[in-house]
Amino acid sequence: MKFELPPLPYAETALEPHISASTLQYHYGKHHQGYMNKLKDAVEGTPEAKKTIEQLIKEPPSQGVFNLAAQVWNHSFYWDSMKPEGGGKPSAALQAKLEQHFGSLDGFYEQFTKAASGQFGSGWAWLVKDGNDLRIVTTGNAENPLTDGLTPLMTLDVWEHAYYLDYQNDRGGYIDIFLKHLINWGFVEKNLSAR
Ligand code: MN3
Repeated sequence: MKFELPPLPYAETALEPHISASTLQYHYGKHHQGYMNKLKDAVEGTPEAKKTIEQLIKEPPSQGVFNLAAQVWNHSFYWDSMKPEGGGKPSAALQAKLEQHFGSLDGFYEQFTKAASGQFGSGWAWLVKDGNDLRIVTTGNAENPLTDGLTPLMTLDVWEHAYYLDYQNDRGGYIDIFLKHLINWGFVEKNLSAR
């Protein structure tokens, strides 16, 4: 693998006022980049350096490498899970799927909000594909649904560093804004059809 982060898919100011440029500067430039730098230090010069990030997540040589590789992957996936002027309604086809599995679009919002609020401490909330089913799951710290054989469709970072500068302790406010104004339904659809 190349030890380079993909660029942010939008400008650092593009998610304002919902997520500030300073949050993205620190979150992408310091946290995400920091995980990548440490991963490089940990595996460069070893056979693991030739593996992909997904391989390092599924067959990690150590818990430490797993944590770094998963945090690199999770953050890239999180950036793609949002877009400027996101939120709103998904396509009719995706909405029908969400209604089938969660009762209604509001049912999906409620269940996702409950899961993301209820994740104790640091972690992630995910919409995943499980066979023909859609599910909402949460993971602690760096954990990733790929290791459970699930296909991630989108994720929300609920580590405090993701929202503290903009929302302080109001995780619920951050989740609400993500669902209403930031979620990238096109990315969900792409992942749903790709895998
Ligand atoms: Mn983070």
